[in-house]
Amino acid sequence: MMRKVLIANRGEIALRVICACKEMGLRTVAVYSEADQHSLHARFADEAICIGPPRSAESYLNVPAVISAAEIADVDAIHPGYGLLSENANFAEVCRASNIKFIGPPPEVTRLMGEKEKARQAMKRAKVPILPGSEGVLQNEGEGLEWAQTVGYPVILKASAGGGGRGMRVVRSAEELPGLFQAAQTEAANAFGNGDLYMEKFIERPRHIEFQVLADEHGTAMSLGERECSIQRRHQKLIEEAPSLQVTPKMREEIAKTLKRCMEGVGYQNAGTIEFLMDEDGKLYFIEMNTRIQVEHPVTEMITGIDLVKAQLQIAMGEKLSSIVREPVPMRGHAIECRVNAEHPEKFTPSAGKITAFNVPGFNGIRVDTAQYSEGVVPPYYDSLIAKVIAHGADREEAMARMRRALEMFIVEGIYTTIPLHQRIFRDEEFQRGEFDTKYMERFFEREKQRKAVEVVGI
Ligand code: MV4
Repeated sequence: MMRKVLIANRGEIALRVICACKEMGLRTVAVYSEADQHSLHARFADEAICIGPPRSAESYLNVPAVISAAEIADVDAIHPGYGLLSENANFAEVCRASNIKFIGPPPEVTRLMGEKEKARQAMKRAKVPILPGSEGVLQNEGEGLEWAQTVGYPVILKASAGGGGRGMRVVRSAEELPGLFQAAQTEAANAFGNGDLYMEKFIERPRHIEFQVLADEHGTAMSLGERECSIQRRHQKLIEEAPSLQVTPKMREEIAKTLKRCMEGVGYQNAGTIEFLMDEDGKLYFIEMNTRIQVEHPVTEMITGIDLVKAQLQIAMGEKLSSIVREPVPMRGHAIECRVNAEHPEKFTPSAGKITAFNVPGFNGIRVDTAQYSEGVVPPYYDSLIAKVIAHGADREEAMARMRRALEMFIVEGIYTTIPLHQRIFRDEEFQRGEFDTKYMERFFEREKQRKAVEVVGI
């Protein structure tokens, strides 16, 4: 029986989970740090428990504090949201030992996917296409040189315990390999306590495309289509959309079949995301898996009509996928999400402070996921995401038009945000044509610099 859920997170995702629980008649327990005393997630939950000082390490990441709150409130389950404890297999194990349902996959699967090279080999066995590269971790730089010979330069060295772009090195020739191998190994050992490296063929201008999956606890999995996430800066996504203009119905169907078999094979449960790179020829290759609900899940919700967080809860309650999702899953129209971050427009540094005015856009086809409000405070301790604006339209043109007017009507005063940056991107022709890859933002800023230089000279 599941009647009460603790949300081990903060900000918009904590509120998002609270919304799903309320709709399902589940009682909610928020945990909050001393910096989040006046936050909406604490306010709208049925109960709220302070778990420690502002710094995440002492509150939201403090496993004994979170578990104590869960035991005091006598909850049946914990939803971890994204980030924080969401992909921590040890935390899921502590939940299991405490007889609390962790809303996510079993710790064994989280652990497998957290070891990127093991995940890669598991995908390969399940016939999911992977990039040419090493088989298993590289024992030494000599083995690295051998694999690079086989694969052909350029190659990329990645930390097996890394992910999300941390601890990677692009290697363009045999001469540079030993130095970069040492550097990557040392960096990985220091950052993750594990220096294991693996190698892949390097794709110069990839697109980042990911597939949403759901799997129940009875051995059934399914894919809910893809999201295009190439527009990012310093490995932080800025804009995501669904569907991808580059993925044909035939590709989508084929990947769905493969992922279903693969997820059922590894015993996956709950929501997950499979990340792919698309090369210049439009071919997709698995790179890593995220075993959590993602920031950008709303774009999939908008086009499929499926409430993914509600699905997570239903799966955790033991419901079958066939009773949660009606097939065939529709792919209706186009959805785009802008991540609104509180940050300085030039320095890109977090912009904390009090919000003095806040007008949230709405009307046709606009959804805004936020836990902010006028007179609310953005603390300096956490990630800078303060809102997600999601536009849905019959096609990409309509979604873009709706996003433009929503960004214009989104008023945030008192702190800096990325809203002006998003407005400039939506005026950019390359973006409008949908012709981008993971290097898009570099080109975008370069174009802006050129334009400014021309203005100064007075041409
Ligand atoms: C790559 C790559 C090119 N070739 N792997 C960065 C994040 C991590 N999840 C994987 N990443 C990359 N892996 C090969 N074989 C380029 C990147 C990459 C990237 C990927 C997705 C989104 C943005 C990116 C920005 C820079 C590099």
